[in-house]
Amino acid sequence: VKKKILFELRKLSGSYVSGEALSVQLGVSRTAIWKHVRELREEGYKIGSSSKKGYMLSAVPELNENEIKNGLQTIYLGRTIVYLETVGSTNTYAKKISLEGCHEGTVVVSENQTSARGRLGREWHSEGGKGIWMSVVLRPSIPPESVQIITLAAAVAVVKAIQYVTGIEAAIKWPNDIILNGKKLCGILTEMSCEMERVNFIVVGIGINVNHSEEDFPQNLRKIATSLKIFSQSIKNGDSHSYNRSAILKRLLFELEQMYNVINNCPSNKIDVDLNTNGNAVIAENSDSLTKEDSNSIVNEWRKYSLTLGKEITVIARGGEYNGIAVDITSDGRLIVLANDGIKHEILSGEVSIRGF
Ligand code: BT5
Repeated sequence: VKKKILFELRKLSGSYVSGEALSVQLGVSRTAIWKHVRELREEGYKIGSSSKKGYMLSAVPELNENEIKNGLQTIYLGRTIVYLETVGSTNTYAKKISLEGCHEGTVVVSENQTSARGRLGREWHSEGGKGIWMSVVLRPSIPPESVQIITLAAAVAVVKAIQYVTGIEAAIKWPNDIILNGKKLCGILTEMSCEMERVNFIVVGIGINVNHSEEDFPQNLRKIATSLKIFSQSIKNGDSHSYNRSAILKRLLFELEQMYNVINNCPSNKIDVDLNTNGNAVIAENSDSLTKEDSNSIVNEWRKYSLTLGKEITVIARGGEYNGIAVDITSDGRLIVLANDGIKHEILSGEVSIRGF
């Protein structure tokens, strides 16, 4: 009922809807309407009331389950949202519910993370209420060695969503950093549970710095991290601009779903959504494994936004460091590096620093 009340208030946002009309339309008492309105207010919805005219919605919270779902253009990504005020790590939470059999496309979002993680156990700073801290559960029918393509797709989805909603053009540093003005705007942590030849599930964790001011970052990150707000301030002579996190998140899910359909061999006209029988949202009629053509189309998108290709880089590998040029990327997401000694390497993971950064 609460969702229906919100739906009705939203339809007439800016004008009053009478409590009587709502109670008739939704088949509940006026007291029930009043209780739900009170709850909505507690969740941050600004709802005016007048004994004669009824209720009027005048403002909505920036990020919550309703706001993400309102106008969401996806078929299965984000159709189940777990919204938490505080969590240790959205990735850890998503892995737990994946093991318990949650639906494909489930998204965990939190305002605050108390122990967010980067790769290799590094810390991820997640300032409360300022960023998008989220994890998406996927169950792709691809072999474990192809999973990197999903990280690349997620990076492209982030860049495209930011561009669509804010007009800001960020770039991707291989494999998982989104960079703006030479600083890190977003990081992606993909984790997987698999058997020898089969992926059980993947959790794609995405952290985007949105409405941070400089002071919201700890001292050690100020030189290397940025946010959309800091960037907008820098180009608008100090005027600060905050961005709507739900809008960015929604678009990100849309962009990611488009690419994931390609990866998972589910062109949208073949999608058969079956959420109840086996926990997988998408069952392709024709679920051949990932073809080279499919992954090439993702990699081609990735190339458009790459900051790494063509640059002189230093690769920090287990056996030591070497310098070279990032010449290309393979269809499964490995970076091809032509080292200064003439040897060509294909690297799947690891640290790369770009000369001049
Ligand atoms: C990453 O790791 O960049 C992956 C970050 C993924 C975070 C998301 S948030 C939602 C989900 N839940 C989680 O627990 N994690 C995911 P890596 O490439 O290892 O980079 C980590 C490094 O980035 C740190 O060592 C810092 O130097 C830097 N860093 C930490 N917090 C940052 C921030 N907010 N913005 C920019 N850089 C940051």
